[in-house]
Amino acid sequence: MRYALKTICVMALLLIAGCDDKQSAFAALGPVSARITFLTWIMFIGAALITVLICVLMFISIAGPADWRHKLTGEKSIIWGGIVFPVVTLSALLIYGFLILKAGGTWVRAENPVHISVIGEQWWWRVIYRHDDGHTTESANELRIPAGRPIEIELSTADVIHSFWIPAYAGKIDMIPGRINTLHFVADKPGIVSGQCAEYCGGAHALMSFYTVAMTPSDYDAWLVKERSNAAPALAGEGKQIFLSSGCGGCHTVRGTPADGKIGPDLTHVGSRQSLGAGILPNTTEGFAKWVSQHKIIKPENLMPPFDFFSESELQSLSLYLNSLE
Ligand code: HEC
Ligand SMILES: [Cu+2]
Repeated sequence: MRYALKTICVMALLLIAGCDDKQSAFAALGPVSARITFLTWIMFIGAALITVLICVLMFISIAGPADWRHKLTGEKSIIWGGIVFPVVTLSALLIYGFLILKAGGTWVRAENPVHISVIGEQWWWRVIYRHDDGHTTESANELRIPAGRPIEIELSTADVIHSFWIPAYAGKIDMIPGRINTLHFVADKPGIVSGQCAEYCGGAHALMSFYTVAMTPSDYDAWLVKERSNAAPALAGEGKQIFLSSGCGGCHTVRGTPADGKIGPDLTHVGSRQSLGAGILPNTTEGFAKWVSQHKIIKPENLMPPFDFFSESELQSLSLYLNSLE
């Protein structure tokens, strides 16, 4: 009994922990996710009612009056309850589900959307903003969008199957090798929510998340101009020197410096993002130091080589430099 109580308490705590609105499919913050949430409730309430009905019928067919029992076990109730009822309800649900998906798509597609590409990589997100003039700006591990404007995201992958999911705004869509899938949604209002890879993609899959920052359209336009520009010149040159001489630039780009690697996340404006390492560390000087010196422990199996040989002061300069890349 005591164990049962304890178990129930732990389960309840886990349930409550899942109630954070930042990454909840129940806290819809846009029209596309609102429809999905509505469908979820219909399915949940419908399933609950049907379960109760089945329990009642089962009870009657075991312990009810003889003529009820006789009726329930007859051929007619098998045909109506076992074939017609499921076929009709499930078909209605299927058609309704299709309608919802299509309605979400066409409504958003009607207007001129914001074009962004997201490429899933083991175990981070490459994000490419496509400007109206045909140019692109690369970023990583964070999505910035204007609230109220339709968003169109092209989803693809550099390696295995990933799945892109921002529960607050839209349903999840797989990123499949050799294919480009498109996701459409609108964010109702400015705010920060989080998303997650929703398809097991190997070792660090559970640590492959990201933040989405919805901004007012004018803030977004200003941000995009800044994001497109090169990195601000470093105040003290020491950290930059360490960055360039340690081979970081072989994998990372910092636009405006000789670092132009394409293997890892673009770091041009890494200091202005919400988090580090795809949503797992705070974006602070300590966060950078922790990432560089302990990333193999914090995010096992991630594909950045270990750099655990920096002295305390080198690590500090390097972290200050990275943090200044706003
Ligand atoms: C061999 C390629 C490679 C080298 C060299 C490399 N990195 Fe990385 N780096 C990566 C990859 C891949 C990731 C993404 C890891 C993940 O999150 O799964 C990464 C992630 C990062 C991140 C987090 C970025 C973000 O968007 O949150 C930082 C910061 C970083 N590296 C800094 C450095 C520094 C500093 C150096 C040099 C001391 C360095 N890297 C050298 C491949 C590399
Ligand atoms: Cu994954």
